[in-house]
Amino acid sequence: MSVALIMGSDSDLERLGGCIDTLKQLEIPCDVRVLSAHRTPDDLAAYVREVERDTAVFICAAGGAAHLAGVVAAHTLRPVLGIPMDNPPLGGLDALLATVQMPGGVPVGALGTGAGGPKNAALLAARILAVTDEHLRARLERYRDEQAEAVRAKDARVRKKLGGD
Ligand code: RP5
Repeated sequence: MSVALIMGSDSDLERLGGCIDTLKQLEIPCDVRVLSAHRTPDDLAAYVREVERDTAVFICAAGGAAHLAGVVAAHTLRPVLGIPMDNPPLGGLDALLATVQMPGGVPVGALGTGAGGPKNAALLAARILAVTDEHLRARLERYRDEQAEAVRAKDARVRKKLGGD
């Protein structure tokens, strides 16, 4: 099973590096596409239908009037994670509200806007896949340990700099 990462525009790609890199690091196969809920609605629906069987989680990133995740969730029963892109002029608040305020009955798991959202979308998708994949679970445990080690190293550096023990 793999992950499908859909973005509303190629202008979103650069800021999704954290998502793509984290999926790669965890060795999760990912199909990356640019499809728009507004500009290519038929292509979007056809794509979701085409890949649904082999896709465990859909990650949808869009800015502005971000309907992408909601529309995908309307076309599939797979879990859908929405990343609100932090675009001007409203800085992502528009996309955040559009992503998080789904009507009851059509769930979208909304991530944060800003750099944490893309990375956490990948990690949340990994946790969903790890329910039935013990090898992936082990990679997630390693990821968590490495993250803790990195914080400990920062702590040591700060204490040294400030003359602590
Ligand atoms: C959204 O509108 C896209 O996801 C993107 O974040 C934003 C702007 O798209 P472009 O005008 O750059 O294509 O649909």
